Amino acid sequence: PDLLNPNKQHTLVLIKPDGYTRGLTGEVLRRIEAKGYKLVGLKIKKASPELLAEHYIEHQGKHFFNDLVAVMSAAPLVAVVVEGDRVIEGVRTMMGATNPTLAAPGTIRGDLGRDWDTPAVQNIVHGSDSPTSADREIALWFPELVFHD
Ligand code: RTP
Ligand code: MG
Repeated sequence: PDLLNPNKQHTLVLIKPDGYTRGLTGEVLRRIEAKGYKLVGLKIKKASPELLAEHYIEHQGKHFFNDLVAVMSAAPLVAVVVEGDRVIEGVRTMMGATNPTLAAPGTIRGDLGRDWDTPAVQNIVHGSDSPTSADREIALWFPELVFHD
């Protein structure tokens, strides 16, 4: 019953350590639910550097990679699987631009984030950027939810 419905679209959302530590989990989840999306997986976790290196594999070698893994593994985060029509694109729209100083008002990052003096941008949330990324990331963070055939 708690397995993902294979006929619906899903995305992986992370409320990153900066968002969790600032007490913004409820605000982010409230926005996602108010939009009409459904939460189908949810956990609080202190992620290992190994898990984060895998999650951010596309960024390996970039100047911010080591700092990104360090800040993301330094404190707990909230991992969420969200279900809904065009939810991948919809959550990305709700998040706003990567840099919270530049993110539009009305978006999560634009309303709640700002720049901090760290090499890796701190921007409260992550959302999968494509169906391929979503499948990979959900399998990584929620292996118990995924069908194996
Ligand atoms: P995300 O993957 O976390 O949803 O964010 P995104 O697509 O908007 O940004 P992406 O380019 O994939 O970068 C992943 C995360 O790395 C940090 N970052 N820091 N200092 C920098 O130039 C820099 N660039 C990226 C951010 O935390 C970003 O969300
Ligand atoms: Mg990204």
